Amino acid sequence: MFDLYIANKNYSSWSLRPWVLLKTLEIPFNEHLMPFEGGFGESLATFKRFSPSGLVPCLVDREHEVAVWDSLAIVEYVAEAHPDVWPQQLAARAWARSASAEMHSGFAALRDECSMNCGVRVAMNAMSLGLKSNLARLDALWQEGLERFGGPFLAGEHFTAVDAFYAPVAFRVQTFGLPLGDASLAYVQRLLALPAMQAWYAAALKETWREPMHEQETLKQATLLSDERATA
Ligand SMILES: N[C@@H](CCC(=O)N[C@@H](CS)C(=O)NCC(=O)O)C(=O)O
Repeated sequence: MFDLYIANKNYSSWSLRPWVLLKTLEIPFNEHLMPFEGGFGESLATFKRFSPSGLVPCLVDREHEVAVWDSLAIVEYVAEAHPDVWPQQLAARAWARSASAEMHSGFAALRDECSMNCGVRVAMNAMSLGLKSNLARLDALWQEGLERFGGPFLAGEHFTAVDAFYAPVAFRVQTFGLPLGDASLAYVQRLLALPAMQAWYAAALKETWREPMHEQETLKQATLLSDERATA
C-alpha cells in the first residue's frame, strides 16, 4: 500500500492533488499529515526525513522501495498501476496531461495572490492584470474541456488527474469569491461536492494550526469576511 505524506489540509494545495485523486479513485493509501513548522522552507529538515526534496506531497511505495516527490510525478507513478488515473481516450488523455502540466508550471498570479486557505472567506480589494489573465485562461480551458469531452469532469465522464490538479482552485474560488463564468462556477461546485473534497474540507476546518505567513498572504489584497475554522 502507498504512504502519502502531506501537510496542513487548510493550506497545502500541492498535497490536495494526489490525496483527492487517490481517495476519489478508491486507491488505498496510508496518510501521514506533517504540519508546517513555520514559513516556507522551515519544515525542510523534518520533511527531508521522508521526502528527497524536503517538500510535500511525497508518495512512498515501500513494496518497491520507491519514493516519488512532486505532485505530477506522483500522479504519473500511480498511473503505472492504475490506468483510470488518466482518461482512456487518447485525445482526452493528451488534453488532460497538457492541462495538468499547465497548472503545475503556470497560473503564478492565481497561486501567489490567492493562496489556498480553505476555511476563510475574503473579499478581494484588487486584482492584478496577471490574476485577471489567469482567470480568463481558466474559463477558456475549463470550457474547452467540458464541451469537447462532454463533462461533467474536465476530460469526460470520470474524475481523473486533471480534475485533481484543478481541485485546489475550487477552494480558492470559494475563499476569494473569484469571478468566473457560469460553466466554471458550476464545475467548481461539482468539485466541492465530491465526497473526497468534503472530507478534506471538514478536516481542514478542524485544524487549529495557524501559519502567520499563509495568513498574511491571504489578506495581502483582501479583507476578511469570515473564518470557519475551529479555534484552539
Ligand atoms: N512542485 C511541487 C511543489 C511542492 C511544494 O511546494 N510543497 C509545499 C507545500 S504545499 C512544501 O512542501 N513546502 C514546505 C515548506 O513550506 O516548508 C509539487 O508539485 O509537489
